[in-house]
Amino acid sequence: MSAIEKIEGVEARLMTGAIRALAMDAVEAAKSGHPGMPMGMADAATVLFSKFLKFDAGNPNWPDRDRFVLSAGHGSMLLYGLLYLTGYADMTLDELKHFRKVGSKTPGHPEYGHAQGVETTTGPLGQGLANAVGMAIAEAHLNARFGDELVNHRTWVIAGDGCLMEGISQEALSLAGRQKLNKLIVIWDDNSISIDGAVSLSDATDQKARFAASGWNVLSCDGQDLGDVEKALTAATKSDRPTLIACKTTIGFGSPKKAGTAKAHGEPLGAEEITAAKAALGWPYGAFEIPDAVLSAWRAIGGKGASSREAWERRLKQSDQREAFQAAFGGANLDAAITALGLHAAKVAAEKPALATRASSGAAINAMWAAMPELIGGSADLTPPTTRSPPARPISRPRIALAATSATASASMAWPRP
Ligand SMILES: Cc1ncc(C[n+]2csc(CCOP(=O)(O)OP(=O)(O)O)c2C)c(N)n1
Ligand SMILES: [Mg+2]
Repeated sequence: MSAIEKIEGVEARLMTGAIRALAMDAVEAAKSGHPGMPMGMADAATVLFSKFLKFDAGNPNWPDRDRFVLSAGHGSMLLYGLLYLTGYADMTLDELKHFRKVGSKTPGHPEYGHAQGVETTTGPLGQGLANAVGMAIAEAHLNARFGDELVNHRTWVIAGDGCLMEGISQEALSLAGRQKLNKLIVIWDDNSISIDGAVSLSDATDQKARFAASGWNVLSCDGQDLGDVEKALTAATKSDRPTLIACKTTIGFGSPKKAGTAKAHGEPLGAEEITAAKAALGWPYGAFEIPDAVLSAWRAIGGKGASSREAWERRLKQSDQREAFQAAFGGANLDAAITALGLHAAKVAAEKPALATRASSGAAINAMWAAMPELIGGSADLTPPTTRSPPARPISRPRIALAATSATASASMAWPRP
């Protein structure tokens, strides 16, 4: 039995029921989509959004918000439902009713730029996870430059079995482990089911051992127990390494006939099964119907981060780094880097130097480097032949102390960490 009975004064069962019901209803209305993942992960997502995620639904682009990446993009109704419930202005009930329709803000898989709160495009399994590693590197780098006052946020990911099966996951997670990106927390929807049936049909990898071997903190929890999820998320926030939480769930949780089976993965449950699931979940409401008390409680969650955002805005206003921060986030440095690159390109076109392409690439990066302090470049263990000559840039928090005590320390801040 979960130790969490209520959230924002409303029965937890109803708060999670709202996510499950919207997923069932939207997929049914669209006659296609993936109800199983949102139904299985509704409990974990409720704990994450109500107790951990730093966000302000009224100001979706606040720079120091936590990032949430739904790597298992097929479960998009989990994200769209949460964006509607927490009160993102552009995610209306109408958008949910037009799930998967041309022109809606609710494409089958989340696409960056369609709706606020969608931090990146996902759907190709594993890509969101890898993108999130990039976001966590960006956070660590900007934190080293601007300090906790201006940059101090986490990157949260929900990834499915399929994300972990993809090869890209290994490269991304080994980089995250090596760089000790402790503000990266991956919640794995460990439901042992994918499209064709049991994951074991195609994959017998010990995922927890794989992450541990790559330098991650690895935890487990019962994804259907809110209290247990909260315990795991709390432990993850205290880790000095990136964390994987194997969150054991039942795909399609609540559906009497389809829960725990691949039948819940990627097709509408059907009217009869939805009625049965809603009865089993104690959700006596019609399609797309959210009772006022439940919606108000979710909206309160969506507004909880406003005070953190306002405090952050005050810190920025008073900071002597304000201009540098705004140049980095407002695009001025990017514009300057593109201008510098254009000048470099014109020079190369005029002078036609006899250079190997890999050396040309190094020269192009060098041309932009000074204009854009937040530019991070890398080479796949090929620094000498690609002639990446600019000084290394810091990404690690412990090195802030070095920067503060020595004017020359920044040149010695190494990427990667020693
Ligand atoms: C790179 C890539 N390969 C294949 C697919 C097709 N695909 C979509 S969902 C899915 C199964 C994913 O299983 P899982 O992550 O366990 O999701 P669940 O069934 O638990 O919702 C597959 C193979 C894809 N989206 N991306
Ligand atoms: Mg699965």
